[in-house]
Amino acid sequence: MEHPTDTIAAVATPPGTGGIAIVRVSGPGSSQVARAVLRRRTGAEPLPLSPRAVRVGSAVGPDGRVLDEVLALWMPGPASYTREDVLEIHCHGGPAAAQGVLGAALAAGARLARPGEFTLRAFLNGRIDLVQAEAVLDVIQARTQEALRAHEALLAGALSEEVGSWQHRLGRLLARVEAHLDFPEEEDVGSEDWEAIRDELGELAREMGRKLETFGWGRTIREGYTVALVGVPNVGKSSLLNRLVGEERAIVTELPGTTRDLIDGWTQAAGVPVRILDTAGLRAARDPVEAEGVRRAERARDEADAVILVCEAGRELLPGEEEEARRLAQRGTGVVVVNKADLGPGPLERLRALGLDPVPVSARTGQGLPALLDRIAALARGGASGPGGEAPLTRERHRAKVEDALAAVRRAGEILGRAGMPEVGASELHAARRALAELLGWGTPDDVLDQIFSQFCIGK
Ligand SMILES: Nc1nc2c(ncn2[C@@H]2O[C@H](COP(=O)(O)OP(=O)(O)O)[C@@H](O)[C@H]2O)c(=O)[nH]1
Ligand SMILES: [Mg+2]
Repeated sequence: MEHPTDTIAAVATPPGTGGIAIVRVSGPGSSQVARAVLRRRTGAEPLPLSPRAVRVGSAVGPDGRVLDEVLALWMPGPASYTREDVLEIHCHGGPAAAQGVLGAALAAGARLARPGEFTLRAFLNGRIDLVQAEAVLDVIQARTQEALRAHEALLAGALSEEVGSWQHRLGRLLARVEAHLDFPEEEDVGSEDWEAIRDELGELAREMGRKLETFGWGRTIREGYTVALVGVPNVGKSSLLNRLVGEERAIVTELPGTTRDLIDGWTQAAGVPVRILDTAGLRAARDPVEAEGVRRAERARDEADAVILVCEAGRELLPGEEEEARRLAQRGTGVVVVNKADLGPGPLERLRALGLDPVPVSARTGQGLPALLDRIAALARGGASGPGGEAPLTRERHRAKVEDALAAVRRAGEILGRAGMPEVGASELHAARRALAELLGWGTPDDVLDQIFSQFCIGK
């Protein structure tokens, strides 16, 4: 992607009303924008700015009329977010004030920034790598403190440093291997030398393998852990969703078959972001709308990370519920809850006899919900990959690149360990280094960059 040379501007705060709104400008024309838009509060003189100091002034439109009283912050490059000259104008937090100041900046020569373009510039200007740029987006979207911590670590460069050290070590090995290519006549190719190289590649492969194991957890932290509430109609699935997310997301009635569409909401379980999916009750549908709802419920049950089978304490288990409970026991990623525990124990004993460990809850009183959230957290953290240290792989893109690098390191180790074909081994080492460079975004094609940065909000 080309080095940017123009000047961009955007409102960096969310749309709507608030205390303040911030218009951000970046690029070589930022000082020109400042001169055109900012005035002293009294008089028509330009507002004097000094680096990293805040000034009070007025923002004026192209016709010289005062738009708003503002604070201005001048951050000349390269010590700025984008490494370019950056101007921030803090105005009052209404749409008219922010749009007015933005309009004045555009009239003064800036162009409207695309989503994520400030961060793209920070990347293109070498201030952060692609893993860090992605982490900016994920920091903004983090739903729990634990998710925030993981993404802050990525943003601070914890993963980038590890990847950089792998690259450094691969580079040193490559130099040793290539020395044999350059001077093949010097036959000092002692067998020990190759063994040492193979051992070091083995150690690298182990470290990369351990990093790959963090992906399950990293993805859970980034995307959330999806849990589907399933069960027959009227057991209280929608009531549970509402209770768990703390708002009336789904309609609750005493009529079976009320819920048709999938309805979701977010909560957290011991720091894990959890997305709860409410579904239509599983039964023979009475009409085409309900039939589609049941189909969606079945799909959600099959695709969710975990399933909560909801039964109720007001009656004994139905045959269909028993069948579903057995299915869940086999799958291993589920919890059976007996809702309406305020009415009594219900089928708790029967479920225990089936080898399950049911959780009694009441959507009405809130009883048992902390225990249910603990079980969800344990499922999210358990499985093959537990919490992944301080800098987990959080995206499929990361996983794929580390896997490519690992495969090349393994091939290089095999080839060089046999003391044969150093040129083939060298090309594998090059391939490993290339995969790691791509992980950090160097040499990444424009369309991949576009795809990543288009997920950002405007002004970031
Ligand atoms: N006693 C009692 N009734 C509940 C509880 N949870 C839900 N209900 C009632 O059960 C009925 C069905 O609830 P709903 O959430 O719509 O069930 P769904 O069809 O599974 O989504 C409603 O009348 C709720 O008020 C509970 O914990 N205790
Ligand atoms: Mg419902």
